[in-house]
Amino acid sequence: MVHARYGATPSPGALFGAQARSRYASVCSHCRRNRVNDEPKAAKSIDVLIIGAGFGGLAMAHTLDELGSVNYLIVEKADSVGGTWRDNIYPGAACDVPSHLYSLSFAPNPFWSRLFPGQSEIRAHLEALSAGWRAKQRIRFGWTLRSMNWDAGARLWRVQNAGGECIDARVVVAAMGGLHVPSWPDIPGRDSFAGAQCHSARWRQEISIADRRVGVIGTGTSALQLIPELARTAASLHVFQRTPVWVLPRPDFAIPHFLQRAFSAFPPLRLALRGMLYLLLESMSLALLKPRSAFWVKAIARRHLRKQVGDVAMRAALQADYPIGCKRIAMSSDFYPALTRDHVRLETMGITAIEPSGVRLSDGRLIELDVLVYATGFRPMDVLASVDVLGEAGQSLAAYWADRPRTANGVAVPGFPNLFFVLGPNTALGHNSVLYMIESQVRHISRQLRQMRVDGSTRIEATAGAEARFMQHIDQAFPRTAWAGGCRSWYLNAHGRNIALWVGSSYAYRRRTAHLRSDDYTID
Ligand code: N01
Repeated sequence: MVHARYGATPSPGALFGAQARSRYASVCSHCRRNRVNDEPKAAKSIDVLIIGAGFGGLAMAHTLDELGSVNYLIVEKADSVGGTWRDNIYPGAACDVPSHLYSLSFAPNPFWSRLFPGQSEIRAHLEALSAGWRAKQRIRFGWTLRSMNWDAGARLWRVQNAGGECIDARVVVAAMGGLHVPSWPDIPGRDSFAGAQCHSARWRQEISIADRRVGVIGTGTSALQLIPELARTAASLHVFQRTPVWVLPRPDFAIPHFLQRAFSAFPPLRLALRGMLYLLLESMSLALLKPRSAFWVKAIARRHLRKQVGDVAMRAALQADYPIGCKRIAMSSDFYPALTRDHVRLETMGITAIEPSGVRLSDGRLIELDVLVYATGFRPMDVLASVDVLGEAGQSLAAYWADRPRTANGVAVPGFPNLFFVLGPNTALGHNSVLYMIESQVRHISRQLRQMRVDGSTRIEATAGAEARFMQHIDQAFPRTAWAGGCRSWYLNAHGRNIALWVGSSYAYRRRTAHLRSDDYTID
């Protein structure tokens, strides 16, 4: 994007206050000249632009509210908040982290109805809490990011949407989620299928399952939640498994009303439960970081399979043979029972083609289907790579990340000043609540913004040293972990490099980001 002419650009000085706001009313080439508007939804210039209104974006906004006097705007491509919990509406969609842990610490919900909440309850929770926040008045919906240019002279980002509208932002926080772009497998003939088809992450509610011949490709976490639900009403269900997964029991139950009331009346009780759940899941990090110590987790998974699947051949087909945790460990108590139903078939032969009437397998069989569901996961981190982000001296973020995404602390990149990520590369977890990571990150970013305010600065940039230290930590520890156990997973890119996971306990990440190291960032 080329900017032919700018309006009045802000001069360096106080940031995040009325004074700074009134100074910079600028426009980019495709935009109409517009004065800074105190109504943030209509603003063309803003202190902090947050992209995405899921857990990450809303948590960032709430943290800025606590910082005070920050003029921020959230832009969201959809027409409601919720992020992943708005998009993933497939039957059975739920969280596999217990609800009292899968909530923001500053926005608890004592009234979760189950230990593992369903998608609609989590989405309603996000809607309800954001409705009471100042952030809700500061979201512009239907705004899809197309490009971002760092203007070094003006020290701000020129951000443009798909419709050509521009916003100038002193600071951008990209909170678009790591698992956002569905992955469609490259199977020959995919578009030739004559029946109805959809991806689990883009579920089409108009597709009827009842009494239809249904196929599901994939046996990851999404598939394991989806399959038992589809099995209830489908005439037949074929599950196409390429690689078996390790499955642990899912001890879900309804939380009785008296307990919900007790959690509300006596918060320490809820906090004690949250703390216990945190420690329990955090202890799993040991099994992932030191796979030899994971024998007890394997034993639980093997016993679960033995208990639920009587047929020896089927059991062998479902037994994973890579280190547990290499792929995300699934939790389900109804996946195996669903597979043993008479009208459900587990197919383990490879898929060679999709044909108009169904799926062709490598043994030559054609499985005839009316509905085909791709539960084939996501292209992690693709959401940013698909946007034109040009930093200092016009450097492209996609080019900088061509080999693999590299960041300082998972939140910033040298050469891209005033740009932060929430749930960026190498900050996902394989064992605990990702909301804990989100909170670590928004606090870290907020500390940087506070420092900028204290210093009266307009530019902050991660140092090359900070990036090197972070990536060195990720790379040094990784080969000894379960994730490097030789399986295929969304944690790794095509070259087998870890692009998604933080390597360590979530507490270690919290500690790492709890302070601003003076050699991690340069603040002008
Ligand atoms: O995706 P996945 P997911 N032919 O990548 C198969 C989060 N999540 O959507 O293993 C045949 O795990 C692929 O096979 P293989 C969670 O972090 C959270 O299920 O590559 N099969 C695999 O079985 C999770 O880890 C919740 O051999 C093909 C499946 O598709 C992440 O989302 C709930 C294929 C993809 O599994 C992703 O989970 C749900 C092909 N060409 C999801 N291509 C919570 O509860 C792919 N597959 C919080």
